[in-house]
Amino acid sequence: MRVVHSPRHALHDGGMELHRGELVPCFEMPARADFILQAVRQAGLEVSEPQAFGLESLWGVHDAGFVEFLRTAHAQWRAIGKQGFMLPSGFPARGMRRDHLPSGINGQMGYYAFDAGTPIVQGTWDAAFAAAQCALTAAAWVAEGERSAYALCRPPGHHAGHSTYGGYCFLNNAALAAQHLRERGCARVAVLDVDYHHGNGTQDIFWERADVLVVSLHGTPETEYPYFLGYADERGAGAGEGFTHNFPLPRGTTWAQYSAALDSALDAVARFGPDALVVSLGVDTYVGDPISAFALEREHFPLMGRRLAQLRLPTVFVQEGGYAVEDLGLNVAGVLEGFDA
Ligand code: Q9C
Ligand code: ZN
Repeated sequence: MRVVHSPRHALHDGGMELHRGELVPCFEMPARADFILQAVRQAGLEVSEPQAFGLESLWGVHDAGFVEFLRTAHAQWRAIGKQGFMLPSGFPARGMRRDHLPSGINGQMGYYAFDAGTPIVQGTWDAAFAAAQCALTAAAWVAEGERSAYALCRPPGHHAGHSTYGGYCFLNNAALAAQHLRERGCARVAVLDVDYHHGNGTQDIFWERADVLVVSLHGTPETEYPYFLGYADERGAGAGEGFTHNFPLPRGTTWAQYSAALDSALDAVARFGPDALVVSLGVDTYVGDPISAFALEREHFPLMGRRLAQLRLPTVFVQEGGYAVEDLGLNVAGVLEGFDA
C-alpha cells in the first residue's frame, strides 16, 4: 500500500498542554510522525508527498468561518502582541451565550475549541492543512482504483467537528477523506474509528447523514476523554438516525474483549454495504500508551489489520492518535502489514 505524508507536519510544534496540574509539552509531538515514517519505510512501503487541494476542498466538512479562524488565529494572536502557543481559557457552558462569536481572539478561541489541551502555534495551520491534503490524496488514490492507501497525517483529525477543534485535532482528515470518496463516485462510505478516544468530530460532521456510516470503538467517555460524547445510545439523528454506532469499552480492555467489539463494529459496517472504508487509525489502544488505558499488545495490531482486510473494501487509512512514541511506528506498520498480508 502507498503512503502519503508531508514534512510540513513539523511546523506544528512547541505547544504545551495541561496534564495532571502541570503545563507539559504536548504528547502529540513531531517525533510521532518520524517514528511512523521510519517504520513504514522499513516495511518497504513507498512514501509520496500530497497533491495540492484548495481551501474549497474543506467546505464539504467544515464551516467556512471556523476554517478562517484556524487560518488566521495565530496572526491575530501576534497582532495583540502575544507570541508562542495559544490556549483558550473560557468556554460557553450551560446558561451562557453559546451562539455568539466574540470579536476578540481569546473569546473566539473559547467559541471554537472544546478543551484547553490543543495549542495553536505559528505553524499549526500549515501543518493541519498539509495533513488534510494527505488524507485527500490517499482518498483520491483509492477513488482512482487503489485497493488501499495510508495517510500519515499529523496533527490528527478525528476530534475536529464541523466548527470545533480539540483533542490535538484541527481539521478532520478522516471526514475529508470520506467526503472526497463520496464526491468521487462512492455512494456510501463507512468510517471505522479504532483510536482509543471517541471520534466525536467525525460523529458530529456526519450525525444527520445516511450516506456516511460512523462506527467508533473507544474507551468509555464515563472516564475517558472526550467525556461528553461517544455513549452507546448515540445513533444519529434525522436522515442519519441509525447511521452512527458507538462501542464504548472500559479501561483495561484486553484484545479478547476488544476483538469481540471489533467483530460487532465490522458487522455494522458490512450491513451498511459501503463502497469504501475510511479507518481512523489511532494506536493509542496499545498497552504502553501514556494517556490511555487499554491493554493491546504489539502482536494484536497485525490481527486488527487482517480483520479490516476481510471486509474486502477499498480502504483509506488515516493516522489519528498513539503516544507511546517509540513503539508507534511498529504498531502502525503492524496494522498495515496485517491488512496487506
Ligand atoms: N493531558 C487523539 O488521540 N487530552 N487525541 C488528554 C492529557 C486529550 C487525544 C489529557 C487527548 C486527545 C487524536
Ligand atoms: Zn486518541
